[in-house]
Amino acid sequence: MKAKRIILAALMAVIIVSAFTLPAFAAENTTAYLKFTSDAKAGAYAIELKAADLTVGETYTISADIKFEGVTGTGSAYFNYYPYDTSDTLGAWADWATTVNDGTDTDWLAKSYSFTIDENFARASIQVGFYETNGTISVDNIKIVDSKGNVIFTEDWEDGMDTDVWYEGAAPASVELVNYTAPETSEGGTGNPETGDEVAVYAVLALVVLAAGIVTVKKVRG
Ligand SMILES: [Ca+2]
Repeated sequence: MKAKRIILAALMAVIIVSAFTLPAFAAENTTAYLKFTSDAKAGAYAIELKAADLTVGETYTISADIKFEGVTGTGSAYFNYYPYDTSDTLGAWADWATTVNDGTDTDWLAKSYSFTIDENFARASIQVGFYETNGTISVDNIKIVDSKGNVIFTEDWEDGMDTDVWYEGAAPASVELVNYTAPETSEGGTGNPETGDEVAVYAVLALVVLAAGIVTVKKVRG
């Protein structure tokens, strides 16, 4: 009888441990970033700011962490700002992060750029990509804030790429969201499963296994 109890107890322990480890949920992800590579001397991703979303006279600052690697060619890899007026004429644009100024094969760079919206402003394209050059760009933690620090745009890639916001601004480069795993099931959206849901599932599984184990032990003892 004693040997039987020990075997049952060991079996129970295995079942309980399994309940906590077997479900293949992705670990919570906080480190995703966009990495894209060009071998066609072109390729970019862009967001667009519209006048309706901004205030005339307000100064905004865009910031991002960016890394340039293995960039070769006569042009540059860049993160830019291209404003257009109501006649669709390009205004004072800037490559505010670029291999021309920042070099290549470096660590992550924290870069930022400020721009003020004038009364003729219609829209701005903010694009990260390659011009007449090949290489790899990694980018993360993009944020646009107004002069009071109110956040009007943020992108950290932890929920994937929102193609309603980001569009290909030129010939596509090879794109990878590093450290990002798309959820296996979707209920009409993208993004990692909520951590709270995972905890609830684990808890229910653990309780069921524990209850089954207690009943088994009581039966053996009884
Ligand atoms: Ca991130």
